Amino acid sequence: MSGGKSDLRILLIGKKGVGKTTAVEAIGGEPNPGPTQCPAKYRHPIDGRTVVMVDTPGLSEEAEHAFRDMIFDALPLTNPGPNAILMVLDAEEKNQAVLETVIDALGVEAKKHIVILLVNRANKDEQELVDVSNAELGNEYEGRYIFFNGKSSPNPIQVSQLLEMITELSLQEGIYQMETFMEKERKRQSKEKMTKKERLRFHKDAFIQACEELKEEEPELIKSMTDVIKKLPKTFN
Ligand SMILES: Nc1nc2c(ncn2[C@@H]2O[C@H](COP(=O)(O)OP(=O)(O)OP(=O)(O)O)[C@@H](O)[C@H]2O)c(=O)[nH]1
Ligand SMILES: [Mg+2]
Repeated sequence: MSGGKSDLRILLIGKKGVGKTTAVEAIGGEPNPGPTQCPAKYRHPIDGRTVVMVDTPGLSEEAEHAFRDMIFDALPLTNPGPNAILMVLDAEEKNQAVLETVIDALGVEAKKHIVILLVNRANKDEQELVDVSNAELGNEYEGRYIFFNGKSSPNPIQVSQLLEMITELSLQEGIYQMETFMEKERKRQSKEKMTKKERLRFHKDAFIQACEELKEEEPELIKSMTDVIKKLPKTFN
């Protein structure tokens, strides 16, 4: 708490280059320019409260596991969980697919914690944009969306509106309980590690067997492979 208002923790998610980092900058201050490589936490005093924003690298829809891995790293930065998941979307695009990817990963309960920032780069007519590409968002997310242009002169009204929206949502729904996602991911990651170990063991057995079979026929080949193996510890050091 600071100045009587509750602190807010916001997790920003969106496609590559959509404007997440620019939004962080427009809301609170000066993060680094350029593509975001790993999750980053920013803390700003705004309107008498501390606002923590966790910026994330761009989501690519084809790499679902990479997205889960990234969220696994980002969520703890919002500990004990975000007050809102701020989906940063291009106001001129259809965004259903990206929203589905995120809800698939974070679980259906994440949906009620989503607030949408529609990046309106060209300052187009907002009603037209709602009609064209984002009509369904109003119903599905109970009006929790806001048009935003982080490159226009700072718009404190939009920022206040956004923070009020998040405060109200948080009063109604609490925070996103991240432990279910984290636990599921821990299990998936350890299962994946096991699979890698098993594969390695399988290849090791197959390799030894091939060496046995070919040592008469291909002595040079076996010798060169043995040399490679001998050098391995050096490679790992
Ligand atoms: N006009 C305008 N340009 C924007 C806005 N948001 C981002 N841009 C531009 O879009 C480009 C990408 O913006 P970023 O904020 O870095 O996008 P990002 O989503 O953080 O990108 P990644 O970290 O790579 O995922 C930059 O050239 C920005 O100047 C906006 O609200 N209005
Ligand atoms: Mg970024």
